[in-house]
Amino acid sequence: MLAINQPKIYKTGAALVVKALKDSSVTNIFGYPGASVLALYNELADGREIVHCLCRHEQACVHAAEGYAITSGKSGIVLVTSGPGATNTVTGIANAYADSTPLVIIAGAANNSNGKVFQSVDFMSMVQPIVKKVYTPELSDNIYGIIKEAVSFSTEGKKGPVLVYLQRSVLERQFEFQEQNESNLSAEISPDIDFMELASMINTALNPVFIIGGGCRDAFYELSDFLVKTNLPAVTTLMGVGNVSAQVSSNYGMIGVNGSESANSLLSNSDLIVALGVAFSDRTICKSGMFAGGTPVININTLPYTFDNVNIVKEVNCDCVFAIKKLTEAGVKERKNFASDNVSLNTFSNLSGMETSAVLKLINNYTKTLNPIIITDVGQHQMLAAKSFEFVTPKRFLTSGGMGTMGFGLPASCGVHFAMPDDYIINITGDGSFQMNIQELATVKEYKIPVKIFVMNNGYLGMIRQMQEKFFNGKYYQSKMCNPDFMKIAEGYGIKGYRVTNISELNSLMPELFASSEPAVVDCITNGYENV
Ligand SMILES: Cc1ncc(C[n+]2csc(CCOP(=O)(O)OP(=O)(O)O)c2C)c(N)n1
Ligand SMILES: [Mg+2]
Repeated sequence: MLAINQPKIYKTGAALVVKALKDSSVTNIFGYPGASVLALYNELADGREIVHCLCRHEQACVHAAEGYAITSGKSGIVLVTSGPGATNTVTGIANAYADSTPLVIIAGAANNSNGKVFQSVDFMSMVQPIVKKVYTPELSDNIYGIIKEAVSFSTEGKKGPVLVYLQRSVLERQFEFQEQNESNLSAEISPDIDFMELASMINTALNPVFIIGGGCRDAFYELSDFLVKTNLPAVTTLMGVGNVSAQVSSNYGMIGVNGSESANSLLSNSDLIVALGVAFSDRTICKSGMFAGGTPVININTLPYTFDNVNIVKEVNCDCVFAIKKLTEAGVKERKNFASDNVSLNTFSNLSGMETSAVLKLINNYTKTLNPIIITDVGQHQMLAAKSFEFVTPKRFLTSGGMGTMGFGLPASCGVHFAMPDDYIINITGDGSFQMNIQELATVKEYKIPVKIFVMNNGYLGMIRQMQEKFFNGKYYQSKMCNPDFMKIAEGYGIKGYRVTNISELNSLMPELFASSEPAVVDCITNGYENV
């Protein structure tokens, strides 16, 4: 029988990129156009099946994609142009890499040429150390397969950002369409781990403690159930906040430099630590004598790591959900005598005035039945927020952990809205951090994002002022700020602005704020000398 010759199908690179994105179930892109990627924009405009959110700065595109990725569980897609468009994303990419957030950064590149080309810069070398992988489609004839692989690779194993570095000529070139060219990433193999031995170590320890890290983002229910059943005490890192329910009575809250006394001391007195998805950053371990004391650690993480000053006695490389399931099956026993003195996660004393902690406590008390998603910025307000809010469902607390990137909060809040359009979204920011990506108020307005932005306006780069107080004899050099009128700024963007100078004003404002689906900026004039 004669083989029937199928006619070859040719499409432009731009058409194939968009088709591959659609075939990878991509529904949202966060981007900012430029000449190098206009062919792609043209293609997106024709289909309109993928929603493009135009942020007002490329760094913000990345943070928005991070917010989207964390809450949707999908990869966040970023589209930017060559030169400054690409370089503006670097901080965002570093942030996503540090916090293992899956992203695909599609960045335009000037065409290779011997002469000086407008907007040519070696972006690939700049970001090589902060991405999981760089794809260069001009070296391949299978652009469709590359894009599909990039999307799935970003979410596999240890998640993180990947770069697709797209020369302008690639978008215009005709390619033969090869749908069959799927990525051939290896299937996940069930790791060979002796969970019976681990369970026995936990059962025979006198004071075992679990540390919950950012790697437990997808393990909320399994982890909460496990802790309720076993009554084993747990503490969280900053990135672990919100990865276990506040209703679990053995959840002692956050450890580390800015953690709570009870959580830190629980850890210091433990004789076995089970670390689940923990990065062991210096901020987590430096205040904790237990690591220097050599407390044995069972380290459960997707990839093996070596950490100085951490006595890892068992390295277990697997997914956290898998580990919890297996530990349960292996018979980790219930503890009778822990957590009888359940700690409330938000106990602050002296909360009558406009301390940031008082403001956050009020916001938590008022909104907890609404089950909002809280997105913070970086500074004192971030640490206080981590200790103030009570989360009872997964992925309700987003913050910048590994990098501590001021300016993360507002754009990340925008991205969250595209993933969770029906949820309440609250951005807790500082007067310093807010000004790092304040232009995103335009994105909020344009896409009618109902985020409530609470600015903890303490007149200082508070975390820096606190360090100067503690370590530099209170010489507050360059940490005091002259701020703009945030109400007027909000109004300039067409967003309702409020100012509160005492707690009862804030209390009276809450019903009005949350009855409305409009965005709002609430300028909270807070005590400038509170410490974390
Ligand atoms: C982009 C960036 N620049 C500088 C820093 C260093 N830094 C950490 S916290 C902080 C102050 C944050 O001030 P603000 O947003 O007002 O929060 P506050 O501490 O007052 O609550 C600074 C400057 C940082 N983390 N990120
Ligand atoms: Mg401040």
